[in-house]
Amino acid sequence: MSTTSLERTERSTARSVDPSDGQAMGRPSWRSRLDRPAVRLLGFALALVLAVAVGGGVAAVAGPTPAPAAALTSAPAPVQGPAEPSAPAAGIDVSGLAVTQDGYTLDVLATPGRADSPAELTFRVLGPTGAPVTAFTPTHDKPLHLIVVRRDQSGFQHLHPVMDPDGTWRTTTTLAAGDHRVFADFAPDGRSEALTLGRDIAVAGTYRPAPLPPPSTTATTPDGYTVTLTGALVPGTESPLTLSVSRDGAPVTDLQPYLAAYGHLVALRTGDLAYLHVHPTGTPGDGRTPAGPAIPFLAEVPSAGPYRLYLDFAHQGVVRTAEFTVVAATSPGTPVSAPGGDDESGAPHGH
Ligand SMILES: [Cu+2]
Repeated sequence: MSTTSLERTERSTARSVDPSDGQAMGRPSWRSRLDRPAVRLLGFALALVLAVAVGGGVAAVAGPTPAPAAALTSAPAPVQGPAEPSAPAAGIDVSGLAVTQDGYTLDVLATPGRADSPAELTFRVLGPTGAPVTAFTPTHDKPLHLIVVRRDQSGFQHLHPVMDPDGTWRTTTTLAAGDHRVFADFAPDGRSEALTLGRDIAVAGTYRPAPLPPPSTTATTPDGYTVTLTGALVPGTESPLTLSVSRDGAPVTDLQPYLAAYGHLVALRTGDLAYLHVHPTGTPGDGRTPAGPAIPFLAEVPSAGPYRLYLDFAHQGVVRTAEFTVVAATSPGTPVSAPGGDDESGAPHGH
């Protein structure tokens, strides 16, 4: 998805002061997720122009307005006539909902047949010619990131499969019974931005779906870390989120870089598992990004409602995942209730 194409996008120096923490920091503003909607809007505009040209037939071409074909070569501005230009940008930036997109297809070959026992998961990415893609441009140190999560949003795994020369990717995983969503997040060579494809796989067994844990600003890991979330998700806005890591009550100030960042944050929209990959606003080793306890992010979610957030961070040689349910409100201070009245009152989330 677009947010994983960060390496190839420009940094804006406009956001040089972060008002939220009062520090003047040369914090880069990642623009990748803004670029993609622009591209899609352009496509949308072109589609509308084509629709006018085709649907309007001779009248459209012969009318007093400039020939629609001229608009095909111009910027996205000239959307005219019956166009519905008010499609909200906030509803556009989603990924991971399609098994095939832009000519690329996620082709799953083998999945674990039995629940709760390690087995191989193999797949390929098929390119526009139908042949498996074998050349990928690494994003965040890896040629491909694989996220697996059960459709109830439990059991999150962030894996890095290994590719055979023929383009078959392999990893070994243990999955609980139920339907799982598999996301492949990658940048094929020759493509200017990364792509996230998703598909479901089924694991036989007795499926007991877990309710979405209630919204919370703290999460704990089984080995004693506590992560605290500050900030709010506002749809359509780059929302600052800060995740602070402590252990046994003490702030952790020696986080380790993991995949070229102090934290990796994936957000999945509850209901359809739309996928967002969000990254910190600083880079390890840039001379101004502390190794904790706070990991600042900019996240832009496409719509209001609940999301499950998964933070991967590394400390003392181990990668941990902290999970949160966060409800994006249409404006700050306007919380939206999570659906279903899930009130598991503080019960630790299944993982
Ligand atoms: Cu990864």
